Amino acid sequence: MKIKEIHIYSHDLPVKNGPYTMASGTVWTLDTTLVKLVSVTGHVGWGETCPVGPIYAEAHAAGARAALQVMAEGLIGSDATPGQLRRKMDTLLAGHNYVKAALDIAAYDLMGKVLDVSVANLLGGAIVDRVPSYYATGVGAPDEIARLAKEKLEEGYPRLQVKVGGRPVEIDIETIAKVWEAVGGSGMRLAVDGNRGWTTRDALRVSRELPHVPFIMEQPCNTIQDLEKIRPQVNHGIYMDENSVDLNTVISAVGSGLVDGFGMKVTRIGGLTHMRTLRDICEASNLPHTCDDSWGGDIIAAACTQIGATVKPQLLEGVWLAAPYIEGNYDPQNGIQIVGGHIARPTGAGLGITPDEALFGAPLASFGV
Ligand code: 0XW
Ligand code: MG
Repeated sequence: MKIKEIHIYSHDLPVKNGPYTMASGTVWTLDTTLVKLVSVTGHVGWGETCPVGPIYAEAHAAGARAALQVMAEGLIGSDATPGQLRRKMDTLLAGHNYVKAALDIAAYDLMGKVLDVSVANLLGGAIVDRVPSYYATGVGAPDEIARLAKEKLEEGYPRLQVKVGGRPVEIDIETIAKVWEAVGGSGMRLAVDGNRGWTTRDALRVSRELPHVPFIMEQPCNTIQDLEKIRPQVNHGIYMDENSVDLNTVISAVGSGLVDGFGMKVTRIGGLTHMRTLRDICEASNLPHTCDDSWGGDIIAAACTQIGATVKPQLLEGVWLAAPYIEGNYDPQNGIQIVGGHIARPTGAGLGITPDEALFGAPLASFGV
């Protein structure tokens, strides 16, 4: 199955009831990049990558488009099977996992459409029809976040991620304590996500002052060395998110016992090809993880849901989507939605969604035409 054409689009996703605030900064609108692959047989596959601004990670929207243009011409005529495509991309550009991910997702969608099977089938098979999601608060005032926690519990979310960092740590401690007062005993699981924003001093203090609150610390500090430093001193589990930039880093972190799980982003790790490897490493090591992305519309949402449905349910911490912050869907019929804190997996071929491409306007660049 050879690639005939590649088209690159951009699209704005304004943050509904924005802004969205994390320790690393505030975002009002996201600039997403879409990729359409067309095979010589006329089948179409869609991919997407949407960094949540230029500060969250070493990724940004203009960089994604530039990197796609470096690779696109060289991919025309090559095999669209995901493993082959990955190897070919690596001969054209080093690194840039978050960009290669868009093409990898498109290749899975295309292959699913050609074979008339869902992406979950291609990834080993769906275990569930509906995956749990989790709600991620922004960084906010303690009482407001506690109110939100209760609201999301009542909506049916099995898990809450409380954002912290970028302000005095006392306010973070008060926020976590108030959230626990609101949802403690309900069964709702808690993650506290510093998005690299705490010093090791802050992380140690939070863990010491809240020994009774069973949260996991997600990416509390900036570096792997910071995590190594706090690891033997904290009472709480540690998940790695932003630092897990590739499979090699994941393998080292698992092998050395540095982490208890991962907040994992499909695009950061390089797409569905690498995400299924991550899933299998975590299953072999009995480590929980999420299937998320940093942002994105229906294409990313479908990719996260398809892989999420193939993860051993006891190890799936949830599939986070930007859907609650986005007005409308790319696919007006089968667009991905969170209902009662859970997401139904679209069952159609490929990703199971068909974007209305009129939304994206004319391509910014086209190759092979
Ligand atoms: C909550 N998320 C999955 C969405 C935001 O982009 C940040 C991210 C995280 O866990 O860091
Ligand atoms: Mg995180």
